[in-house]
Amino acid sequence: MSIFAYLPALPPFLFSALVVSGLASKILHIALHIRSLPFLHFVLYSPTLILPDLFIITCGRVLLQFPAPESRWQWLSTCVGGFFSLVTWGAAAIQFGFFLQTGAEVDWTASNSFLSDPAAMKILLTGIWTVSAAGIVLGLLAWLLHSKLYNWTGHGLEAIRDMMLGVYSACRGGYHARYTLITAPNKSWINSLDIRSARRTALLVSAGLSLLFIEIVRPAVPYDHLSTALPLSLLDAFTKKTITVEGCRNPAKAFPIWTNVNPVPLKEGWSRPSWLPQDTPDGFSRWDVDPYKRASEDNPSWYLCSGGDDGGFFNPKSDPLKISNLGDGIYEPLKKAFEEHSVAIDNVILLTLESGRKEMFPMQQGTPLFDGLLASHSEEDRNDAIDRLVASTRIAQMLTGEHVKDSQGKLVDLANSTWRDPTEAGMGGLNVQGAITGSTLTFKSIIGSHCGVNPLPVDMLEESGLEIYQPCLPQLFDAFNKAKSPVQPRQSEKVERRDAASNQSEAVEYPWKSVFMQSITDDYDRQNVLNDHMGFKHQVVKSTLQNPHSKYRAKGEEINYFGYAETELKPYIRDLFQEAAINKTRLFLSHVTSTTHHPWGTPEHFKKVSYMGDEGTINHDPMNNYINAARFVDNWLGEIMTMLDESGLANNTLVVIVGDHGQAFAEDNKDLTGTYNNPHISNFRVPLVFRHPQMPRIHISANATSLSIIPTILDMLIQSESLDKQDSAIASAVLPEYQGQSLIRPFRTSILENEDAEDGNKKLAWNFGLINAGGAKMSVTAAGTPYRLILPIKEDSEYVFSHLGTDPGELSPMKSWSLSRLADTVKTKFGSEAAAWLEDAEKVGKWYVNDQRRIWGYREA
Ligand SMILES: *[C@@H]1O[C@H](CO)[C@@H](O)[C@H](O)[C@H]1NC(C)=O
Ligand SMILES: *[C@@H]1O[C@H](CO)[C@@H](O)[C@H](O)[C@H]1NC(C)=O
Ligand SMILES: *[C@@H]1O[C@H](CO)[C@@H](O)[C@H](O)[C@H]1NC(C)=O
Ligand SMILES: *[C@@H]1O[C@H](CO)[C@@H](O)[C@H](O)[C@H]1NC(C)=O
Ligand SMILES: CC(=O)N[C@H]1CO[C@H](CO)[C@@H](O)[C@@H]1O
Repeated sequence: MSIFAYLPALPPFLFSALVVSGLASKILHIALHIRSLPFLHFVLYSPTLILPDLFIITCGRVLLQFPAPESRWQWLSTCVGGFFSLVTWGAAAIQFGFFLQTGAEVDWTASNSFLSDPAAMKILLTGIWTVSAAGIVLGLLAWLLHSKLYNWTGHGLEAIRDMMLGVYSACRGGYHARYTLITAPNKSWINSLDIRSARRTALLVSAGLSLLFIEIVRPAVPYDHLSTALPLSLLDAFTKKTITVEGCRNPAKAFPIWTNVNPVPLKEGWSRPSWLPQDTPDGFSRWDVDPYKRASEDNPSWYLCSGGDDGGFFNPKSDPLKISNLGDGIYEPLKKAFEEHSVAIDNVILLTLESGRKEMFPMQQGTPLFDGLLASHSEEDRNDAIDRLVASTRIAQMLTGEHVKDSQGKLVDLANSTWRDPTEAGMGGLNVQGAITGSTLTFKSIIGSHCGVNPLPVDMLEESGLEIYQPCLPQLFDAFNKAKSPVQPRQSEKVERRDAASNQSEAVEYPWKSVFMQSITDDYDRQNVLNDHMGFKHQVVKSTLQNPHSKYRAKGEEINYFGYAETELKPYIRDLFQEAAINKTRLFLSHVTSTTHHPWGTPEHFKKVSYMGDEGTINHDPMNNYINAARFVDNWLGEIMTMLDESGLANNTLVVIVGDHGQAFAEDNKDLTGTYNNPHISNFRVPLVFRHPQMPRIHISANATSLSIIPTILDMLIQSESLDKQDSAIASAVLPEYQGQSLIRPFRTSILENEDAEDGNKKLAWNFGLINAGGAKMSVTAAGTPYRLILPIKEDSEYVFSHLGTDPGELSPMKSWSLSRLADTVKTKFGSEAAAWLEDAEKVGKWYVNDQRRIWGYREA
């Protein structure tokens, strides 16, 4: 049989696919939000939600008629209709596949940056099976319904057309309407319609009118978002955003909740800071220009749009959110160690743990996560499960000094690990409990830890096209190099420059070398551009491991869609440590791990352990793979530490460890998994460790973010006298300019602005966390308070409030589309203090979103 025999069935099928996919995606879309909608409003407004669908169905039906072979136009309209149908079908399949994998909704606005990125496409392809399955189910449904849907809509549309033509011709008093059912010429137009069709017409018209009326009066939030329909919502993907730094900058808006912080007026009489090296280092341009002149000159990227007096760029002195603890005392044991000159920091290593959760660094009992893991085991297996689980991250126990107990209450045996920690008891440095990330999008988080800045509240790494508003770590170290001498100097000048009376090692005169290493691609979302902007001149990434001219090439297989296991970097890291040891350089190594990234593949030779049971209804495989990957990375950290010990650098090296973000699994919350668009708290809790074998071990409880990393490193370098005079001057000058607090001093959760004792003068240490992909919603918390607000940045999601004191696993957050309604509920449940906090949090959050864009000089054009 020729395939042409099926042709007549094609348009009905395509039409049916359009209808089924469109409506299914609409139902999913609404279902995802239905719990936060007030019931009565929803009942009232829900009919208007299908107006766009009715429009699309009508257009689709008109386009998709039976093609009569003789009519070219019909072929053309079938092709157009067919195209829209296939696009809708595909998009709905992606939506369902994505939902089945993560529980979240696809945001088509973020998709254009995704689709143009090969590494990102690979991420999408991992879900190809679920997407295909969803597509097949939709297709089958469409096939089952195709003739019915086609005929019904055909009849329906014909009836409506006839009715309209009937009214039209009757109005004109004409007779020539062969469409009207009965005609009685020469009578008034009312009589020209029969009673039934008149009633039907009247009914239809009034239904249409009232729908339109409800549509007009309904609140834009959330119903505009809820009524978006495929394929129209795909148009979002084509709203091309181009960012620009051209044009003027707006002055800061007044801070919404306390008023005694005013912009510091700029004055004439600026002079170039004496500590600033003559050849201005990258990242320091802020200090190189007279801000008064900059604000008034016709400088395209800096001048202010209208008045204002703070220069339009970031100014820590007028930042109403900044809380400094630099005037406070250093923790006593640390102070003593610094005074005894027993701490030397010649090298800094910053390890960023991909998807590193604090609950697993180290894995220990008593967290909401651990309870979730145990729930997968039957009662009799639990003790064995506990013992396997607590032994999974032994290096993390050594690095944090958090020693973990097994099911019998005994400390876990740490012998036989990939590292034997030589640190004396009671030593090891700072371990922070309570740290949260500044963004669940990896590179936005990295901007915070490497540059001490808050990321930009827009989707994806738009920061890569802009000037980072603070110097990043490599740029700081480069500034130290520049400060020494412009011409090739060191060997000769060293002796005379050295302060003979001081206890400093001669290493303070060596030049710094900053190196970035990761075993995966740096092509994803402009990371390579960001690395350049941060000042990394030396990099080892996936392309290095693949390059035939490289010193060492990858030996193993790629373990995920981004690249190789971290262990491929081993020879590079060993060489680097050797070089720092013998070649008189100070090392700054930044390394981002990768095995703990979705889908948590580990190399073939790595023996996997079964950590999860099979109780309950959720699939525990992802979590099991993740814990295995976490153990793989834990072993890897041990290998790095061993190499550091072997090179002899360990006693002079500060190792900073931070998670880029957490990772939410079904064991944390059944509804939503992953980081994308998922605000769950398990995506936010990260480890933060400043490990140094000569620093006393101090456990700090603080809701700090990675913004604290640079201030802490600088403070440590200064206090331990690990910098020479010139460098110390630079470090001391820039340290107070960073927004984060130094963690070698007690963390301040608030300060009292005691001009008068009125309420509202207590300034909280607010923390903001952008939720992957960055521009849709944001988490707002304040250190020392248990409350949490998820603030929508776009108008397409709910306000969410949770009380982490009573609900640490965030199992029952409260949602609403209206802040005042949410505040009422919060007030009833948690009292007026919580409700007042919530109202402040919203105001501060909104102000912050706007101000971050200003500080970054970001505008959408
Ligand atoms: C230590 O590790 C080795 C191999 O890595 C293994 O053969 C041995 O059984 C382990 N010993 C203990 C006490 O776990
Ligand atoms: C060098 O260290 C010793 C003790 O370790 C101390 O007494 C002395 O004051 C230090 N010298 C300087 C210049 O800091
Ligand atoms: C040591 O430094 C010199 C000069 O900077 C360089 O040529 C050499 O390659 C370095 N050695 C190692 C082992 O990196
Ligand atoms: C590091 O310091 C410890 C204790 O101060 C000492 O025992 C050890 O030998 C030192 N290691 C190196 C490589 O100097
Ligand atoms: C020390 C500190 O401020 N801890 C707080 C960190 O945040 C949690 C909520 O996530 C609070 O409950 C803690 O009190």
